[in-house]
Amino acid sequence: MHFETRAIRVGQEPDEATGATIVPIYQTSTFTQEEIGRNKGFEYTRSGNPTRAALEACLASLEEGKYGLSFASGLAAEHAVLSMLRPGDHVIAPFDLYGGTYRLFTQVLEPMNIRFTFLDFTDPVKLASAFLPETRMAWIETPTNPTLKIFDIAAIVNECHRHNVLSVVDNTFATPYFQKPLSLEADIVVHSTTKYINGHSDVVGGAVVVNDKVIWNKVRFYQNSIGGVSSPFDAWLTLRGLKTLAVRMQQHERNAFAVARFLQKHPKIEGVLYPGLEGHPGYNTAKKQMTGFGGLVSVYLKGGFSEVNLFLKNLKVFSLAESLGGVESLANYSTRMTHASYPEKLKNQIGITDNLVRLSVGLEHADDLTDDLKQALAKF
Ligand code: P1T
Repeated sequence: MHFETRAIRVGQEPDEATGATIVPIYQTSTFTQEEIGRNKGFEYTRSGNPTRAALEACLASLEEGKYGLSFASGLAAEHAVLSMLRPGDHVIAPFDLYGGTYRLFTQVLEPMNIRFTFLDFTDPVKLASAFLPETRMAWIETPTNPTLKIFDIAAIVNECHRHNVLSVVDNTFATPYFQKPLSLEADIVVHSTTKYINGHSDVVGGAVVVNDKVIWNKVRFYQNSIGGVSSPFDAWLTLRGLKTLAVRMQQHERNAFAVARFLQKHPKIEGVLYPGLEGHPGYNTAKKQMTGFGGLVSVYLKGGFSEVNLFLKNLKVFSLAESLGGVESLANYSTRMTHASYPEKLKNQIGITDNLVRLSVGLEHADDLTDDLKQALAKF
C-alpha cells in the first residue's frame, strides 16, 4: 500500500471488542488478568497500551521499518536510544543539532563518561578520521536545526558500517514522507513527533523506529525501564494527526517555497536558507536522498537583535514560539530560544547569529504569510 493509505490504515483495524472504526483511547493504567500469567497481550500501560501500539505500528510502517516505539517526548526517545551506551563509549555527532539534543549529550551523558566528538558532517575526510576504537554510535540530524544543512545519510552510514558503528538519524524535519533513513541502511530513526508527525502543536512526543529485532528489544527495554512513554491520549492525538501527514507535507513545502522565494528578493534580507533553493550548498544531496524539501525556512535579516525584535514583535500571522511542524506558522529566534544552551562560539561557527530567524511555514494561505512578512519587515 502507498504511504497515504498506510498512514490511515496500518495498526488501525476496527476495534476487536466493539467494532469502533477509529482506534479507541485506552485510557487505563492497567489491564485485568484472567489468571496469573494469562492476559490479552497488555498488562500495564508503561509496558504497553493498545492505543500506543497502534501508533507504533503505523510509525514503523511509514518509516519502512519493522518496529516502532512511542515516547513522551523527542528527548525521551533519544534518551532511550542513548541508554544503549556504556561509560567509555564514544559517539560522533555533527556540530549542528537541536539545542536540547546537544544539552542531553554534553550535560547528561558526558558527565557519565560517554564521550562525544562534534565535527562538520559535510567533510568526509574529517568524518572518516573521527572514528575511534571506542566509537559505538554516529548521530545524524538532517536537515539540521535551524540552519537546514544537509548531510549525506548513505555516505555516513557506509562509513559507520565499515567501523561497525550504529547510525542514528533524527528524521524530525524531513518526516518519512520526504526521507526514509532506514531505506538508506541507517540502523535507528528518532523523531520528535511533537512536530510534523502530530502536526497540530497539541502534543509533545517522540518515536524510535528500527528494523533490527535485537536493537528494538534493547530500546524497548529502556522505554519500559526508564518510563518515558506516551500517554494513551497523546498517542491517539498523534495517530489522528499522522493520518494527514502526506497532504500536510505537500502544502508545507509549497508554502515554504513561496516564503523562501519572496524573502530571497526582499531588500531587508541578507540570506535565505532553504534546501529547495538551487544555491543551497546541500541542494544536490537533498535531491538525492529526499523526495521534498520540507516546511522550514531560515533567514538572516539585515540588522541585529533590535531589528529582529521589531520584526518578530510585528508579525501577526506567524507566532513567535519555539517548536515547528504544526499547521500554524511559527517564528523562532534560535540563538535565545531553541539553541540557548549552545556555547556562543559554536553558535557563531555554525551560523546561529543574532540576525537569524527560523520560520516554520504552516498551512495558512501563502499570500497571507508573505503579506505578514512584508508588513513586519517594513517595521525596521
Ligand atoms: O521537544 P521534544 O519533543 O523533546 O523533541 C526534541 C527534538 C529533537 N530533535 C529535533 C530535530 C528537534 O527539533 C527537537 C525539538 N525541537 C524544538 C522544540 C524546536 O523548536 O526546534
